[in-house]
Amino acid sequence: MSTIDPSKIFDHAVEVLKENDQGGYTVPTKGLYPFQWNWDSCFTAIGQSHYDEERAWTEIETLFAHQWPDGMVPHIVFHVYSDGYFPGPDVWGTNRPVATSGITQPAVAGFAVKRLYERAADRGMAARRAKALLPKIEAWHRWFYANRDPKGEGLVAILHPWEAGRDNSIDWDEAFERVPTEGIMPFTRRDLQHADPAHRPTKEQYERYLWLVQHFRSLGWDNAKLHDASPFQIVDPGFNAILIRSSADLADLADTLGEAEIAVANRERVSAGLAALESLWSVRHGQYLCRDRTTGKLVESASIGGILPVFAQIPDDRAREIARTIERQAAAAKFIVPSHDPADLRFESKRYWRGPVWLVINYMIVDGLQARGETAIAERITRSSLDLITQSGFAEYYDPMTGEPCGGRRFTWTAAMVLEFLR
Ligand code: 9YW
Repeated sequence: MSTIDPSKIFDHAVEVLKENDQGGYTVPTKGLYPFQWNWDSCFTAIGQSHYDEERAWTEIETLFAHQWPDGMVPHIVFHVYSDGYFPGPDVWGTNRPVATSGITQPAVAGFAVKRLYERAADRGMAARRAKALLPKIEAWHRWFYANRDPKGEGLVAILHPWEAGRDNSIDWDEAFERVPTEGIMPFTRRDLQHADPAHRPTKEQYERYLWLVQHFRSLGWDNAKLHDASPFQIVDPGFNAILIRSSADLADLADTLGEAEIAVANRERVSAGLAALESLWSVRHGQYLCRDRTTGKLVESASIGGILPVFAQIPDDRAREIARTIERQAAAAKFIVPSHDPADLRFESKRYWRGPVWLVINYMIVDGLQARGETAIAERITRSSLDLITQSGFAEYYDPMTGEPCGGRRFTWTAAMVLEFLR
């Protein structure tokens, strides 16, 4: 039985976005996530551009107003104090004028700003605001390669699962064993007050998340030190693909706006990144895999992270193979694209990033597949995404086997993506 009338989806999505709007930034959902999250905001801006262009630019500008002096854009900005979330500002201890976390998130901003610019009705405003954001996004991209690719391999590493935005992906399980849990402060999780524990990361995972935060804090959040000092260094193909795509989009925008140097620097990163990505391809899985930088080994884990590279300009035959892989998964799941291969015994249909469907991920995959002419499977993913909304509302994520809504409700980035899927 449908919970949302299909003809009302657009209005309903706008209502969710407005409800979570705090003025200059939007919270992912009230209660569970009461602050500004980095990649959420970039997807949110794309959604807002459907009904308020001005507001959409502000969303990204607010995020970049809290960029660190070294170029990093933090994963959370704690604008207004709330004790509803753990770990809060006191745990991070980053000493920023407005409290922020000390790690980053997928670099969606370059892609988002190009999209806002392209569709802007107010061309003058778009040119002015895009031009002001360009050097800031460029500084963030530069930061990534300087601090997370110290040997110049062309690919950057994440140092904390939260950086990938896929908190408890099966991809991290093995490497996470190396992160200790001794010496962590006593803590109370707040997420369990808002969501079902069976849909969330485990206690042990939270202990390791916290150990890394305390470790980085003890190093004064000095990004020049963190990479080599981290027992967790993962080269995630999805994370890199988003950065590569944003670099390509930033280069195009820079050309249009007469910023040649920024264009050249970003194009160089794109070619080095695409070439290096090939070393992560798995013939057996028909997708890319993570590399554990500490051991140098590929991680045998077929997650959405290895499908996401279709969002970047990977070779045509790889894109085709990824389309086939998704078709295979569609035979095993009622709704696509599951965040982990259902054929893997470790797949869990309701537990956060270990199986459930996420609409932001679907959106990037659809964008990539459409660009490659893989329209049938792209349309199937779009239909599946909208079916989830009519069946289960604007949830944080969904069980691919049943379509059941999971995690937080009335979720901002889900609503934003719906506006894009309805386009
Ligand atoms: C947390 C806000 C964030 C997303 C992440 C998602 C989750 C926060 O929520 O992380 O405390 O676990 O994994 O991708 O940005 O929606």
